[in-house]
Amino acid sequence: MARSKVIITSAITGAIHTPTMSDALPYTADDIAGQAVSAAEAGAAILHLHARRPEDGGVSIDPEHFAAFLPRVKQSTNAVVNISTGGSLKNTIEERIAPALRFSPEMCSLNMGSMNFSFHPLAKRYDTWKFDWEKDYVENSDTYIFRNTFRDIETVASALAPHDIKFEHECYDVGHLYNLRFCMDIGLFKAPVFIQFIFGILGGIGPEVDNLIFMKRTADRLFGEAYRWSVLGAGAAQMGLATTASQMGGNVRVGLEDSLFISRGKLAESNSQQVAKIRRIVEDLGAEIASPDEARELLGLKGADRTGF
Ligand code: KMH
Ligand code: ZN
Repeated sequence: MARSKVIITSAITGAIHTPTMSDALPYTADDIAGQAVSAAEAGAAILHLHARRPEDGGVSIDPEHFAAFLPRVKQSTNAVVNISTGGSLKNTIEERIAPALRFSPEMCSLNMGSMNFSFHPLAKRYDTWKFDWEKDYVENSDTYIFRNTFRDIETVASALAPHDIKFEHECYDVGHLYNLRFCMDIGLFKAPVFIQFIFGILGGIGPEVDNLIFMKRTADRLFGEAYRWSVLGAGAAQMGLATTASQMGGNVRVGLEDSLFISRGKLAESNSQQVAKIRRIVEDLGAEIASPDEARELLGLKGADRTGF
């Protein structure tokens, strides 16, 4: 069977890292749009987008902050836009889906289980911080329960159903695959579902290749042909796990949301640098990357002409 092309997702800024941690982390609308467009030019078919407050880089789910960059991204690239519904430490599920409801993108994220989700160990690395909010935000992430109950998942699925949005089902552990199977069985999602296997978040499964094989085998058993998959390794695991996934027939996600580094101990200069690196690896190892339209075909997306921005 012909090997499927590899879809590269670039996750541009996220809700974990803060401006102190890297000058490359984008948070103004100009910088988010610019880095998103460059990542697409480097080979990303999907752009996974969060918003930030332009004045201090704080995590934002205000639709106005998305409105400041989404049209620019659309005008300058054919890449698929994927809007996060992850939110930040304190948002309700209704707040978290407001941007997706307003902009009706081709894709949005959907987190498949409640969990501890912590990055507090990062706080020890910094003595001074660029902005007031950062230290507390990072340190207090050890008090955080990332809430994604079955009711929350159903709320997202039914609120967004009229928009024909394909979800990036974020699965941080093997139980989340079973949650997704249950949700498919009760009719919330139609095949093929797109699963992002996530490794290395504190609170989720660790970033070992054994775990990737276990997740993949479990997904094969639960979903058969009814799924497509991608891998996100957090921090130092990013490039290694992406490389392994691409060799196993999977798709990959890179980006400053998930890792600030380009190699051991060296900060990445941009999202596009990470995309260019994984593209080079994928192609050197004999696979091809998918264009945005090929990604649309592979995932069954509605098309950029049916978005609300
Ligand atoms: N930051 C990633 C580990 C979301 O946006 O909904 C998970 C994520 C969640 O991308
Ligand atoms: Zn995200």
